[in-house]
Amino acid sequence: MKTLDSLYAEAAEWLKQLRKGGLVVVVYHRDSDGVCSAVMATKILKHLGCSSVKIIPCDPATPAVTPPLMRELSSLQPDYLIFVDMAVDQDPNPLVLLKQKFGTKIIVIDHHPVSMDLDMLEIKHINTRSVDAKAYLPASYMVYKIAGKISIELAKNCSWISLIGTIGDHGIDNCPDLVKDFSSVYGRIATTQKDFSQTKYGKASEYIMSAKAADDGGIETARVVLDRATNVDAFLSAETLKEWHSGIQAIIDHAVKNFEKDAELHPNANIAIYMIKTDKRVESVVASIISDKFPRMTVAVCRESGDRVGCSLRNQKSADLGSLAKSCIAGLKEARGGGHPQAAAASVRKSDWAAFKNALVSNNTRYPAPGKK
Ligand SMILES: [Mn+2]
Repeated sequence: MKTLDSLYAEAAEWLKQLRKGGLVVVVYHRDSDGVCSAVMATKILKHLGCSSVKIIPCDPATPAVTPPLMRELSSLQPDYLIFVDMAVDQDPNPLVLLKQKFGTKIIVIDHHPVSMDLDMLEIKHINTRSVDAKAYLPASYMVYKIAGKISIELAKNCSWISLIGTIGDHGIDNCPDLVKDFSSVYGRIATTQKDFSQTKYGKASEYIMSAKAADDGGIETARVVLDRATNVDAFLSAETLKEWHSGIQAIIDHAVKNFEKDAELHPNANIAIYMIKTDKRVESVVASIISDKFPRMTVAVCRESGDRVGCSLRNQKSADLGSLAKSCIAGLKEARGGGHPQAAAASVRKSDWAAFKNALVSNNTRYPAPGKK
């Protein structure tokens, strides 16, 4: 029977077999968990002697293999492709195509709910939920555990990076062994998610998210700075990241402050819908902060951008938001939606916004949190 430990070992074995001169492309999710996973993957590849490595963020629209991402991958023709923190199993067709056209060998390291077992397509599928469906272990934690199967020293140098990504995905309370390893090097500065988010490692995670919101190339800037940083203080001292953080923080604070005044509250449906007006992509961060104050309610923070509306959903206790998001986009054209039970996202055309919003209100109580009635 597969265990989590054997899963990490399987990933390590796959990585150890890479041909040193082959082109390795790493594609990561545009959030703090994704960035930290990509930086650790880079360190693993360097340790293994892989000299030709290219790192790219996923499409801003969605962590799936979209046509623009597919065009980029087709032009690179990688020998090896590593996806971190991306639920690419939702639509494996592009991966199969890459395999057939270029002989690309693919591994997916992810922790989103599994849509499909990619091992059947001879794609290495490393997902903690295939061992334990209820596991919530961020990708940064998984990559850290995989590093530990390759070299103890390597993992030791990565624990602070893993910690930043794990805080970003609100996963600290599920990863006591990471906290223990980190503390043995840096001292016991905190133990819980709540306390860690107040430390400079929590701030580093905020820096990554504000870089993403401030600028189209921001996530890559944050990734490169983190890759070069030897510790969290070096990362936090980057001027560009500092400026982005303070600018975005002001927008976030303003949005959070006006939530109770401006949001549409639907007490019977246990959902609040909050349309924020800014050209910065802050909806996911704003949704997380508001959700910490109202953990039993579904919070939908939405924002218009061009001819689309994007929506970040949070509910820490009572709903399965991945299922909710999927149900609400059913029948809508060019709509996307999905995610975790406690955090999900959707994007619809502006013309479908009213229909989508009505579906959120009427469907919210139909998808209870897993294990709850
Ligand atoms: Mn993640």
